[in-house]
Amino acid sequence: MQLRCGSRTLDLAQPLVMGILNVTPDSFSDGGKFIGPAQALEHAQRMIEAGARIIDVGGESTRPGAADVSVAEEIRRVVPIIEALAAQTSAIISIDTSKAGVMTAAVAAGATLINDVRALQEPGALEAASRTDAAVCLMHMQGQPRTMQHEPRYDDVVGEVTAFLEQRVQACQAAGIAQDRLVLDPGIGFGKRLEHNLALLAHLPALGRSGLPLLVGVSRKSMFQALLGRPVEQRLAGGLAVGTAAVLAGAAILRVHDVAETVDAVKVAQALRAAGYSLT
Ligand code: 7PJ
Repeated sequence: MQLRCGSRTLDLAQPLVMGILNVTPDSFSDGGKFIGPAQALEHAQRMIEAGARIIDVGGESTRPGAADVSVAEEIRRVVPIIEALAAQTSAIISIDTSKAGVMTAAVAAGATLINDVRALQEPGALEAASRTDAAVCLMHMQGQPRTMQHEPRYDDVVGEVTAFLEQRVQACQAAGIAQDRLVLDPGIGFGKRLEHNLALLAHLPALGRSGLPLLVGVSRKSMFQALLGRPVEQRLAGGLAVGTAAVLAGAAILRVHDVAETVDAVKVAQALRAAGYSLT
């Protein structure tokens, strides 16, 4: 499986690790630690040295209750970082945004993957993405970040998430975004209770039947509070367990904070896959 990211082609035969680079003052799990451009770049370099092939640059926190950020402020936060990363590294640069203006500015600065938790549903986003040649990650979310964890409800979470993503794939196709530019993501923790997250993770192969690569992000998420009673700084083992299971279920990209540990887990899972690992 391959993913076209601008002029680059990512080979997804081996699962890849995407390192999270928050350039927000309010990200829930690293609390703005990487907000200064110098520290952000240093952290990105460390993740790349640890084996991250993609760096996901985010200037707007999507944690529950986070404040809104203007387009200008988001661009001010992410563009200098993207330009520096594009000049200094060969990693694929991903822009984590839902705003059309930020997508356009980020791709002009060197991003070749648009990671949108709103799946290009914001005004102008579909058109902005289609005017670029960047890849696009389409994620499912129920509700909006501020309120999404209040009362998430589904009759059939796997069916509903699959149908939503299929509809967004069709919208992309209609807008001229080719299939080889698309990645799908069930959106773990985005308007989902623990049972919904577990059902989606248990049924990843159903989502994978679209034939498109899957991205999974569980790093430090509150599902590990619900499952293990662990605070944010004690969720690594849980994240590695889910990451391993996700790779065995066919996930192509894991979005994580802890790159070195995840790279090891992915290597183990991939070795099992290559040795014929099967659930049946
Ligand atoms: C995700 C994301 C995810 C994708 C965030 C956090 C919240 N993008 N952005 N998938 N999560 N594609 O990192 O906990 O799961 S922000």
